[in-house]
Amino acid sequence: MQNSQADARHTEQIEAHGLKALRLRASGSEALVYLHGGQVASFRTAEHGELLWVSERAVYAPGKAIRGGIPLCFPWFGAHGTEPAFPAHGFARTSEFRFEGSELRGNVVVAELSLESTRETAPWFPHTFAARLRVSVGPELCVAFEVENTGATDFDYEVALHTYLGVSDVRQVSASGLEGASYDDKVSAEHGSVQGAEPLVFIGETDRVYDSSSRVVVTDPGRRRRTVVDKTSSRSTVVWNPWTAKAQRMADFGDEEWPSMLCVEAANVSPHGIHLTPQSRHTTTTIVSAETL
Ligand code: TA6
Repeated sequence: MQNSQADARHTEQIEAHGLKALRLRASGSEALVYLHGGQVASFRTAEHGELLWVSERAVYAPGKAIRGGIPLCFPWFGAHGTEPAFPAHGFARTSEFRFEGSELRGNVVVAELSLESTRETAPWFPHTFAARLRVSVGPELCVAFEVENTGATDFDYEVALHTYLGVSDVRQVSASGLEGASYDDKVSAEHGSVQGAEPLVFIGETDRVYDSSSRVVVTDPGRRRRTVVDKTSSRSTVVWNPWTAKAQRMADFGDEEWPSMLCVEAANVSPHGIHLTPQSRHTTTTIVSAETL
């Protein structure tokens, strides 16, 4: 994308919570994207209002991921495989992305941000890469995270678009699309469980990595809507709600906030990590939309 900017009606460079951000508007929708972590923090549509969730206790500061929106987990998911001291979920979500420009494509504004390997990332991830984040705002929100191997040797990475959805009450919603899929349960530490034929409902802490390429539909009677999390080139779906005890253990997560959120994450995590040979690239995309119940 040439370093042009759609006009101010569609793209505004602003500051929010002391951080540089983009306000993107098109088709009656509006999104807020921080350059910090390339993090989408809000997506509102004219018909359904805010579809994402951000904690009231979120911290907006260098070195800290914003609790909510769509944090980018890259180049690994969760704890690092061998280095426990490395930052959980990788370093992209606490890195400063560069705004490359935006343009209007029909009734959608598309903004592009970039992140490249540096001397600072090498100790964590000794590979050369160029990442591009394309955020498209219109009737739907589309977040596409492309990674290119710009080095001379192969590398593997994991990625998760860690989407925090806003819900009326997680105890009153159901998630369909994962029926019959196998999953690893990070709460029980069981591997290879299989989701039943019924939609997923939530009765306690839930932290599951599903082997699934399917869209997930969260039915929320309390908000009279279905929130749809679609995805492309993503073979893992992570579903998470911390429930009471874990929420209390997180300083940037209000003790009473857990009922109002549900993470449905388009991912490629073990055993579906991505292998890139030199000059190859891969894009993981999530598309968030809503429909009236
Ligand atoms: O995606 C679910 C998860 O891996 C949970 O295990 C929980 O740790 C969550 O991510 C949030 O991680 P964070 O490092 O942002 O607190």
